[in-house]
Amino acid sequence: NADAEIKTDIITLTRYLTEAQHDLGSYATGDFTLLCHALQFSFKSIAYYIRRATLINLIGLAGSANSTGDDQKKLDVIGNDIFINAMRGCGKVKVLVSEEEDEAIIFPGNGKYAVVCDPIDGSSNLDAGVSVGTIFGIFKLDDGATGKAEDVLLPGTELVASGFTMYGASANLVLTMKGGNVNGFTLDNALGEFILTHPDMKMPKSRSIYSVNEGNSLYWTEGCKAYFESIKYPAEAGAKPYSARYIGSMVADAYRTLCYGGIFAYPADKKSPKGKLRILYECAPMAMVMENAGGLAITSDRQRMLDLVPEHIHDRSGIFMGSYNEVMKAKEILDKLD
Ligand code: AHM
Ligand code: MG
Repeated sequence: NADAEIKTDIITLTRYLTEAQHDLGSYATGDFTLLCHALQFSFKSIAYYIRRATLINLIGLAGSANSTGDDQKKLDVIGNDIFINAMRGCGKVKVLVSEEEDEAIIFPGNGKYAVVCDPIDGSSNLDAGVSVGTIFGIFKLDDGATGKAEDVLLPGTELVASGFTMYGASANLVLTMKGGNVNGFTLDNALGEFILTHPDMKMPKSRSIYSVNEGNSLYWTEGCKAYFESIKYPAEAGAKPYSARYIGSMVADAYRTLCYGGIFAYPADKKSPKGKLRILYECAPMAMVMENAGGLAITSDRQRMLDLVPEHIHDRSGIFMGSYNEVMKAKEILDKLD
């Protein structure tokens, strides 16, 4: 296209953060901005290693197991190390909880923030080159906080920021702040910058797509079975059944749900009565993104996901999240039967 223009005034993540800090005026000390710069660096590094993974044969078992006893891949270890070092290096983080670490990590110094993360979520998909991602949440610690694991046993409503990066065909970063909107950035590999490509993301209110591991349906509750049955075999004459989409990488399933709408669920069931996904660094950050994009996220007990307070840092919950009307529809049936 001869008319195609090269944009010379683009909003990078760096610029976006600087402007966001500026908007806060004297209230902002710049600590949060520095922390975000460190996060940004970890996303870029992890994206780089994932792109090169098959090439340099990074994939394989590293001979260690994570807190849940799953086999840990080398890239999990690398992603975790990159993340921890970036958080330590920025000097603004006091407490760090990672899915790959049994205990919370307490950094020396007087960082005012706590960060929760799953450095490489969906890692069982790595060998097949399927998208994986980093999920993160940021809490601001109380003034007197000394830095201990209990400092992050908070509801998601206390998160000051959260989001995730999906390492797919490109690296896509989704970022939201408390009370704010949801912005999507895409990593330009040549520039080495995240560019604001999806400002103010809003999820469609309804969309007939469902995303769940149907292989667990034997263990589902009555309500859960009835809900999925109702969207696959709609009662109204002529109504079309929903489409199924399940990647098995929460970041990828969540990103699609954010872009197209629909519902994603990992319900609690008879096999996993507490669900599979972790409250602190999987469910809560995603729930914040969904809500700030106009969607909804609830637990299997139909509680608002963001109100759930974990008792331990690695606690799990069942989750239903996505388009507002789709989640409400699920809630109605679950309310009646479970
Ligand atoms: P992980 O943190 O060990 O990668 O597990 C979390 C992943 C999510 O990305 C995904 O939604 C889910 O586990 C898939 O689980 P399943 O294979 O049971 O469907
Ligand atoms: Mg995970």
